[in-house]
Amino acid sequence: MRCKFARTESGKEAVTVLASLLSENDHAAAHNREHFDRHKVLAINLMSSPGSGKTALLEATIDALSSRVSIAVVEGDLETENDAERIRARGVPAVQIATGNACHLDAHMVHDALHQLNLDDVDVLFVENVGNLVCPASFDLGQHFNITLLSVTEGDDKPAKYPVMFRAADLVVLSKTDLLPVLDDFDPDRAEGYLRALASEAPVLRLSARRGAGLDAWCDWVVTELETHRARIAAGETRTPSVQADGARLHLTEAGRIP
Ligand SMILES: Nc1nc2c(ncn2[C@@H]2O[C@H](COP(=O)(O)OP(=O)(O)OP(=O)(O)O)[C@@H](O)[C@H]2O)c(=O)[nH]1
Ligand SMILES: [Mg+2]
Repeated sequence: MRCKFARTESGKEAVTVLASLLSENDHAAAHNREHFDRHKVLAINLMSSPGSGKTALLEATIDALSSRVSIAVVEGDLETENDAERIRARGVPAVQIATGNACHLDAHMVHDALHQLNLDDVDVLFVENVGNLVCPASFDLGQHFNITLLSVTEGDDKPAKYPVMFRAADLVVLSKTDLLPVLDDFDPDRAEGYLRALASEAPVLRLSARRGAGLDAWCDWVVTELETHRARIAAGETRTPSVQADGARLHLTEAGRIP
């Protein structure tokens, strides 16, 4: 779904417009997922607030895993090529999407980016979404997993305040744990408690990309899910994450425009 403006006479018409665009996005997402599955690629969407450590996690993951697992990255930001350059500096192909003013990636943007990658050479494709703790949760890109990062600098109440994002997560990474000694009001157990209050059963990994703590457990998760996904594909099945489509509707109606 592109970032377009659409003013309508009545709320009813606005819902109609959105429904059609959502279905257009979902159609493109299904197409992307088929494409990933045909190439036996596991696609993982990383979401978080700006600066929570998504790219740092990818850099550490590449350093730890790229001798065993072939990785490619699609980067989403409003502007700059910075994150793709950080990934390429580690010898991994990366395509930067500059969304301009869109606060999230959509399936069409990811589809266009895929044309610049040779998926035959890829085991795991990471999509780093635009830093935003609301909008990205509501758009299917064709990924198999959603991962939400929560850095310890953000406050442990964020799962309670941003439930749409945390409900979408298949796995939550508590990032920058090396900073916990100086951020003594962030309680990881309390953050997890807020997550459970959303009826989420997503595992929580505590991780410092800077110091490497928790990185082994994260890499084990990626490798295990890659193997599980290959078996799933061999059985003619796939996996769809918990995209929170209702958030897109609210996003539209509150802003009065199409995201
Ligand atoms: N202390 C510490 N700092 C970290 C860690 N991970 C990331 N950072 C720092 O946090 C800042 C933001 O990290 P990025 O990886 O760029 O965050 P991001 O989520 O990719 O940011 P956007 O793409 O802009 O949304 C940088 O200064 C990183 O060095 C960590 O584990 N520990
Ligand atoms: Mg980044």
